[in-house]
Amino acid sequence: MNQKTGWLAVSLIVLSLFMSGCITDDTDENTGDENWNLTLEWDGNTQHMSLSDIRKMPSYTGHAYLVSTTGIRYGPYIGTGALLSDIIGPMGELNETSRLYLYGSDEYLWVLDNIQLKGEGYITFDENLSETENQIITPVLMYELDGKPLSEEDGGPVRFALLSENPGVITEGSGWVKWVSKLELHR
Ligand SMILES: Nc1nc2c(c(=O)[nH]1)N[C@H]1C(S)=C(S)[C@@H](COP(=O)(O)O)O[C@H]1N2
Ligand SMILES: [Mo]
Repeated sequence: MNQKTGWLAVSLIVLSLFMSGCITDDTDENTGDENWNLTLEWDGNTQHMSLSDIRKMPSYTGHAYLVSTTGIRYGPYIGTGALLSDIIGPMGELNETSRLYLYGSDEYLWVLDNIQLKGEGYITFDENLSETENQIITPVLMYELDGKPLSEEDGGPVRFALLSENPGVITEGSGWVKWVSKLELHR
């Protein structure tokens, strides 16, 4: 092999490594999202869902606006996600004692009761942080914020969110579980 064909061979090997994905561009922001999956556990069953499974489900878009326990507001934004009711559909009938445990990848845990699983019984505030009544709140697993994939910093790829039908409706931030990793039904 002369020097010229040698270099050609090396170039072809490098090119094929790129094309086969062995060398990846480290500006690819979606690597973490491809590795993410959600574990569902109920009655001894375990199921996993990928981000693309969740994106294929019917989506809901609403107003995303929350307040932390320290009074810091996050929003107003427009959020999109899959309905929690669709995601837990395979778990079957729920009753008064049913509880859903939502875990973040940091082991943060938030528990929803049977009423909240139906999308009711959430505390809502107006922009002056006075409680408001009769707001339509839809619990979702949110993957998009203001039309962009939810960033890791904001709790992405998937965050539990309480989206409002109306603008200016604020919900309690403590329930907005970031980096959702597992949903467990306790009967
Ligand atoms: N996974 C996870 N989610 C979480 C928390 C957490 O510590 N871990 N903190 C909660 C609390 S108490 C609040 S007030 C909000 C804060 O949201 P922010 O970090 O986007 O400001 O996230 C909630 N979701
Ligand atoms: Mo909080």
